[in-house]
Amino acid sequence: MLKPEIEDGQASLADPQFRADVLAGLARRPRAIPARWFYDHRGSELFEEITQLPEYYPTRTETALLRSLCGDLPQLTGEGRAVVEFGSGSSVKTPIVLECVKPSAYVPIDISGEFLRESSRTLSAAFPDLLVLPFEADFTRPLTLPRTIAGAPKLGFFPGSTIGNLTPWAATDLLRAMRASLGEGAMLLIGMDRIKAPEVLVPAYDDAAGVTARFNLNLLERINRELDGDVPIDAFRHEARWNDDRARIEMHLTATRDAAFHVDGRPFAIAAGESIHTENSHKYGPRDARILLRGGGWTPLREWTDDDGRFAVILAEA
Ligand code: AVJ
Repeated sequence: MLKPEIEDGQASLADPQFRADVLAGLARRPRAIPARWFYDHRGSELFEEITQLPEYYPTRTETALLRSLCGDLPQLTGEGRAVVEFGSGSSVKTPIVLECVKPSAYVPIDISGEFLRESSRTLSAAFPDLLVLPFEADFTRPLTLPRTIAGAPKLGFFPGSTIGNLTPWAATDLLRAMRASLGEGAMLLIGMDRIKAPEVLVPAYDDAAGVTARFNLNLLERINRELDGDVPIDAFRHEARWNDDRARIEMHLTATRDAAFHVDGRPFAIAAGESIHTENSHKYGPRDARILLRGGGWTPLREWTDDDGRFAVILAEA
């Protein structure tokens, strides 16, 4: 999801969708900006740092789970599937799955061509015999996969609990779009973070070292840099809240004092205590996860969790 960096800070060079989302998001009440805009170059670096934090259990828990379930996978999926990853692939998780599934082809799908080509090169070097077909597309809509893999049954791979960024309404749509894209006989291997004590959840999104705070506040720096903004960053603080009713962590940028600023020439004001909602991270109990999958047209086949039940990886069939 890495975006090309804007070197000279000219607002005219910014992604028009970024500008539109920020301007609309600041005008709306409650204020909200989609989480996808976190991932400029700096944001991607900070997210990488988050995955290493002692409080941020999801990445290391899911990686260990994938290692332990991999032996069971081939007999469940059969041989010769084409693995289709939604998102451009992680240097750690993807090789684990490719090694045990031994796919006929690997298709990483991402909206950012730059990041996609980079991770595809790395993977091709590690798996010289594997057919790697990077596919630049918005995977939230149904898409037509490369003809080369038309004959092979697909295994979708959607790790990282990325599905949690979406409201259940949008997550259901996405799962249906994936089912349509992957076609007859497809399977899906998906990671979902579980509901757990707020005492564990909140620190995972508000770490002692302040990395997640920097990740959240970087959005304001990006707005200033790319959208000709003068947002006073010191007037905002990072906040992670557990919304129990909606079973999600919410990240906010909360104003610590009244502030007025401009973005792309337009004036905005925020009062002390008000916030800009920047991310949702939905959590799913065992039944919730299965219902979400069924709502999206998938039948859960098998489920793996760590001993503490923190994170789940589920295999489902279309
Ligand atoms: C990449 C969406 C899975 O929600 O846990 C981590 C993003 N935000 N810390 C998550 C994130 C703050 C992450 N996902």
